[in-house]
Amino acid sequence: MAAFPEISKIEYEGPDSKNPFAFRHYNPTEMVEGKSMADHFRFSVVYWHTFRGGGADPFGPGCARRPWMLADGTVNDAIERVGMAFEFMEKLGNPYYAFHDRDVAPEGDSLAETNKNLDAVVAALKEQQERTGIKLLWGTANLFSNPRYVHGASTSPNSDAFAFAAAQVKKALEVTLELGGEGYTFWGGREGYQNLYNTDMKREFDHLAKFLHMAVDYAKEIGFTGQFYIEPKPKEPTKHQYDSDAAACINFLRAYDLDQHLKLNLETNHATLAGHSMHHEMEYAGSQGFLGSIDANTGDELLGWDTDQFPTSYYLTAQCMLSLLKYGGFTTGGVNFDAKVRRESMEPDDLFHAHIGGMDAFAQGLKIAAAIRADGELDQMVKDRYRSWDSGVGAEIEGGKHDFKSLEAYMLEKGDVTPCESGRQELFENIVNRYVG
Ligand code: XLS
Ligand code: NI
Ligand code: NI
Repeated sequence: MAAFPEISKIEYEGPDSKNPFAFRHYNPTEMVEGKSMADHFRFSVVYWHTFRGGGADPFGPGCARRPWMLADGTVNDAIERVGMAFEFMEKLGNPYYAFHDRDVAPEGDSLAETNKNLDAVVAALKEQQERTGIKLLWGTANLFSNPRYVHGASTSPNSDAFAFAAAQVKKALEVTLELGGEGYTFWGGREGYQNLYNTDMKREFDHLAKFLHMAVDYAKEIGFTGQFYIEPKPKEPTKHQYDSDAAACINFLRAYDLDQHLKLNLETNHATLAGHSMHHEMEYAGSQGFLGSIDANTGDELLGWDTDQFPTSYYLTAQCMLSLLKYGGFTTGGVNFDAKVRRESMEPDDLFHAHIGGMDAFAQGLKIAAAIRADGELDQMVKDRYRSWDSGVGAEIEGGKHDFKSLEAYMLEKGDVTPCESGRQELFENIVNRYVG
């Protein structure tokens, strides 16, 4: 059964198109900086929001009308949903998707039955991947919905929760390998705390690290060579998540000898919850060699929670693309739309509008970033701002030729910091606006 009989393949029609079911900026074959747009973004659709989200909020149940909202949640329903999901993605033209184990298949009464359910749906996913050429960007395990994880999974005070989570990730890694997944993501789930009086934080961090080492070891054992990611988020569902932002994650990875094995999967709304911009998180991760993949979405300036909206701002996407191009682009990662339509957007078409808008916003962001880079004016201005480091005392300090004593002698002789120049923030902003506007 066709889920979207009225909609045909979304095509690129150019910036003047008024067809709501066409791309105005995303032209997969268009070359930018020597690479096609398709290869720059490696767009990915998420199973959990797009094919399982119904729009429930704390004040009411989901009211979305979706072709795959089938009656009783059986494995057969799940398999039927796979066909519809791939119909959506084929029409949209995204080359990748991502899922949690529990998004695609229902839990059974035992771990063994749950694994069997998953195998049945994975066979259907594999068939559809082969039919369409759509690939798995990354797999992951849902270690947060089931009440057994109420206190966390690998950081639970109950060692059985750790053990169950280990069994679950073992299976999730096997199916990710089976589907040729290019990565595997750990998002914190309930790994964090609500109150420090009842929490042994050090022990929980040690357990989290042990868990990740076990995953790395098992991947090696079964021959899974995809990239592991950790996804920072500062709060929700716990008051304080352990993987709170890029810097905290990188410190954790380095402290526990995991830095060779994991990169970051950065999410826009998580960055803003942490009090950062996505641009900041991408620059920080990129500069430290940890920029792996991005969960593309956006928050709402007036709301303080993870609203996971589709990105539409050209400033946001241009900033993402400036950082991404600067650090060499994706190798294993991609632009993964971890985003959901609003509860009020209950019609099936809304899923197309949301993804088309997000893909177009990124394509326009790429064009803006590439133009800024091609002109080089901004880069030159930044370079000029730091020119005192290119010669004289600056170059000597960078070259390791100074210590406190020699610098004191230098300053006693010179007298003061000269010249002291403007940062010219407003001029920089005006220049960026030339490209965005
Ligand atoms: C939740 C996270 C989640 C991960 C995958 O806030 O963004 O969706 O991306 O577990
Ligand atoms: Ni995410
Ligand atoms: Ni989120």
